[in-house]
Amino acid sequence: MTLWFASGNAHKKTELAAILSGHSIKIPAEEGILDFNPPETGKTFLDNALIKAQALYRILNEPVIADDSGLSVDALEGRPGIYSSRYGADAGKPLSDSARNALLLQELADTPLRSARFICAMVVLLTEDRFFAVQETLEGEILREARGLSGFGYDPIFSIPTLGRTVAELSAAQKNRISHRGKAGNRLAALLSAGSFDAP
Ligand code: ITT
Repeated sequence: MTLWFASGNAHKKTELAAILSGHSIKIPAEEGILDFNPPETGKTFLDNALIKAQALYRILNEPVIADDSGLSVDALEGRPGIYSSRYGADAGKPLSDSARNALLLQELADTPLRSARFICAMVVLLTEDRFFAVQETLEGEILREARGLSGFGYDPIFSIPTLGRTVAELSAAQKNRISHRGKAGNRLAALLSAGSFDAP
């Protein structure tokens, strides 16, 4: 099945394509829709996932998937949360991943409370009025320095204590098995294979 993914993030697309292997994942920019950037004005991950899904559905009139995700740090009372991709943005201009990670480490400084989680809300919108939604997490700790080269975003500073590695030190397959996005995508894949997306 060909599935449209309402995202401009090529890393998220690569991960989702591996998680939903067997389906072909397309994102707007790769298919000639160059101005897809709906304002993420929601107050929750789920709100924003639905906003992105509905925006692409209105263009295509076909079922679409969207993911809104981010990092929730306990010592920062849940920040950057839904603003993870905009954390530290300078006059609207986003920081690079490494600058954003450095800023977060600086903000946390030596605080002993290091617990955090990645969160992913994922939505499959079938029509304007029908959708499936899941939200999953990956628990971990923020290190005091970045480690590892794979993945993207906050992966190099996010450690999984039981593995003794950052997410950026995992292979793509290892990350997808345990990640917030992997777990959410697998739940939706189960619905897909159960035929739950058939016409009402
Ligand atoms: P789209 O909205 O176009 O999908 P985006 O990157 O803006 O792309 P989000 O609004 O969902 O996506 O923001 C997610 C941000 O949270 C992302 O840019 C990363 O900084 C961070 N993030 C999400 N999942 C992550 C992961 O698996 N590993 C590391 N950082 C992640």
